[in-house]
Amino acid sequence: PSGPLDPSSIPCLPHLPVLGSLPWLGGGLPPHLLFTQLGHRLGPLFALYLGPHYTVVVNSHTHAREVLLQRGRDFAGRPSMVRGRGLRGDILDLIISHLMKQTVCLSDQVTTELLTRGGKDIAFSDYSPLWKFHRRLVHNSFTLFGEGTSRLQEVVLSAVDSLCAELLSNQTCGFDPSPAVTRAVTNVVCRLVFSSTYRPGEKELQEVIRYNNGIVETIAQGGLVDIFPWMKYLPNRSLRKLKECITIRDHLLSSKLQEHKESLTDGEPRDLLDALLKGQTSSGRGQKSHGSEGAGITDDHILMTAAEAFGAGVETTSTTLLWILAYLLHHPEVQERVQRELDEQVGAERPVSVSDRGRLPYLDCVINEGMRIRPVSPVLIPHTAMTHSSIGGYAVSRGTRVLVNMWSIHHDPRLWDKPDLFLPDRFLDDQGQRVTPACFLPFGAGPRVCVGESLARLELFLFLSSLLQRMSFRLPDGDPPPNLQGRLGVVLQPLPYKVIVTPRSGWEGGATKVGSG
Ligand code: HEM
Ligand code: PLO
Repeated sequence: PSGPLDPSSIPCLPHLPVLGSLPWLGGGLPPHLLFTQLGHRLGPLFALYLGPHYTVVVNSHTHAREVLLQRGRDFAGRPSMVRGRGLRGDILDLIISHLMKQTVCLSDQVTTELLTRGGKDIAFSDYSPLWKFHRRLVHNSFTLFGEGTSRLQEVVLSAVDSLCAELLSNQTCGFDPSPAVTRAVTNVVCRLVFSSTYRPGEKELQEVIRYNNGIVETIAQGGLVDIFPWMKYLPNRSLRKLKECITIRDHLLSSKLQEHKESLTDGEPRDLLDALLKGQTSSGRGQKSHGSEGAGITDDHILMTAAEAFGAGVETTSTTLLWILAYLLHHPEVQERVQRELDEQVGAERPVSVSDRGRLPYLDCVINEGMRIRPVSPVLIPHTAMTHSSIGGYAVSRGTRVLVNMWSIHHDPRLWDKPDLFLPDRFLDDQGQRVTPACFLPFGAGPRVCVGESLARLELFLFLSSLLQRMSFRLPDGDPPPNLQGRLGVVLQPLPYKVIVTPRSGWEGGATKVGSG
């Protein structure tokens, strides 16, 4: 069988059949904290059994760089949705569903299996030539939007304008900024994926947000990294809801795809759907021709990619923005310093643009520090070894699951001074120049690095700079500052909190500068 070559070589937690190391995992910590704690006891590299799966946990940044970069290809696999289900797991499922009559079992990866039509997406699909081609296609179309940054910038800025107007229309009382931020970020992704723009409150936009929330809630129950196998047994109700949401999503996206097919022209792609449709028939512009590789991209792949761009683009970006806002409420002096930098470098006479990025180093540090201290994806997405390989000199056999604990790396006191404090200055050197330490990897790295990184960075920059140029955020009187512990759903989220916004001088009228029309 495909067991590890020498499981005892990497310090490993004890384990039982079926339950794996579960009895040794103790009380209820989320995976990133649990693994950090176990790392203190077992060393930075250790193994455990998550149910039947031998899993290596990487808590140190040198090992993480081995897994993601140096031997990135060896570890670019994802847990397979169909393979890798052991007999033992099946028997366990049977017993449990028998005992719990009213429940339907959802075994490993079944939620993602449903979500992606069996891996026709990018994030959860195992490594294969078709996956590589597919990923490159998506990556190219993102850089295409990015290159003529003006279009991307225009898309983001118009969403920013409506967000600012919406926030500023609510100046009298404290409110939760999350729904407005989510709407704005969703709007950006809708335009990039299928060129639709929505006004706040429009039915289709609400529908997108509603089904996405439904999916997020059910997936979060199953967890991307199940350490507690019983969580896989979702009640019928949740499974039904998940399926319902996926049906709504697929219906909406199929009709967008149909419209795009009918109106596709030879010109520049209008959006991601166009780019994927074009990629289906050619092997991509400017690529070495691989003949009919594109033919492997089915309509299902296109739909799943579009769906994933939503999921990934909305959850991660809006959550990161909400984390940074939460930290700004804790640190008004940081907010003021960003605003001072904006006043000096941009002023209040014009909107911020991408070309200002180089002039706003402190803002960049605030964004980085937010992603360091609260990485939205604290253990990335599980990787698997595609061949026999090694980590830290230990043999690791094919099929081994590898979890890179970015949380512990981002909080390692040997790498960061006072890692639990929010100190944006740590991203500046003595000369006030930006530095990016090698152990800062909020987007992962290597063959599985986030495909949306440049889009995400552009959005974070334009959203935060525009918000802080135009308004200040503070706590409602008497409210405690936001809880910074967070809650791990499908991403690591802050708990809801309220803000009061006040327009900064010149922006009392909302999104557009007073007097500038
Ligand atoms: C994968 C972070 C925004 C699309 C990932 C991974 C991380 C990450 C940590 C997993 C890397 C790994 O498994 O090693 C983030 C953060 C974001 C962000 C922090 C925003 C602040 C986006 C956006 C998109 C996107 C805007 C697309 C519109 C993806 C996709 C993958 C991915 C498709 C899967 C890549 C693969 O498995 O090959 N992201 N992401 N992400 N991200 Fe992002
Ligand atoms: C979010 C809910 C969507 O309906 C589906 C979806 C697709 C891609 C997932 C995303 C969800 C959650 C965040 C993920 C993203 C791929 C990369 C991203 C996991 C489940 C990260 C950074 O972890």
